[in-house]
Amino acid sequence: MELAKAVPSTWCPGCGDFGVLASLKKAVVELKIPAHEFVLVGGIGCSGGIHNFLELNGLHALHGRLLPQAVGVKLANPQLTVVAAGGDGDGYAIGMGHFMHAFKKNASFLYLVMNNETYGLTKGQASPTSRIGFEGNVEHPFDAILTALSIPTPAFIARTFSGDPKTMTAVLVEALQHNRANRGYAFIEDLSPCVTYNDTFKEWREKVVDVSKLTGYDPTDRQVMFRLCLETMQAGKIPIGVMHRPNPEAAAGMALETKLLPDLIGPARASMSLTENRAAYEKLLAAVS
Ligand SMILES: Cc1ncc(C[n+]2csc(CCOP(=O)(O)OP(=O)(O)O)c2C)c(N)n1
Ligand code: SF4
Ligand SMILES: [Mg+2]
Repeated sequence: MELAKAVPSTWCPGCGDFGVLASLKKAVVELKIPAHEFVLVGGIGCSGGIHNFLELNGLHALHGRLLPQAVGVKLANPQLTVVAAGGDGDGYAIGMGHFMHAFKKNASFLYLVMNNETYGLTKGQASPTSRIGFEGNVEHPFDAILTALSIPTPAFIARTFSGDPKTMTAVLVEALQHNRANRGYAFIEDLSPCVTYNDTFKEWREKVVDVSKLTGYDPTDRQVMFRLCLETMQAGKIPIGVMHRPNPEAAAGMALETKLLPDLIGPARASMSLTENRAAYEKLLAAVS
């Protein structure tokens, strides 16, 4: 497998998801992750098709069900680097229950949401992040970063913008390092405009604010970051950057795979040797005879 191989894409020219694809490739190359040790679980939507445009192991999950599948892949073989990727509709509507539980479970994989404030694949209906007035939407938009910050687990949390792929690559590298050190879950929401049904590139470029430049920035303190993000939003801006960078000592030993599989050998790599497993087989035989 060759990650850098160009695979034809079905995305519209200029789609924000191209920025994610390019940054993800760069991050994987920078971390020297062998393609056979990398698995991408895609959701349903334009964004969820990202694994089709990379030469690597991938699977297309059911709509809104990519997170349990990513947890399953990680537990089957914790040596793998696992990324789940999908859209705001996939993750924050039909997948909302799993969105919350992924923080609680805290398995070491990255969930990357490409938020374009619409259902792109089904031609531009309102999604949970759509603003009031978009396609007749009368509901308040959901904010994933504020929600993530309100769940007290050692997750890495960040928001990036497809218009700034350099920063996105750096944030992806940091998130994947967090996962690869078995420090638990990482969540990144990328602002990824749908140029066909909701072209927000220009507006977002003007509105994004790098939280690390704000007075009092402290990504180890959720309360501080919640307040900074809320204040930025109340000022009509969009906070981006690393919102929660857990203390490595606090995160150590807290990941799901380290709790369930202390030796980090999952069923996919378990020894099948009769000699090694003799005692277990004899116990089984005794139980059935
Ligand atoms: C169970 C089910 N319900 C509805 C759909 C139709 N559907 C396909 S993609 C999609 C939403 C896509 O929006 P989003 O997740 O934001 O991805 P985007 O296309 O914007 O990247 C929906 C509702 C489906 N495929 N399966
Ligand atoms: S419809 Fe929108 S989200 Fe889908 S590929 Fe085209 S620009 Fe991207
Ligand atoms: Mg979408």
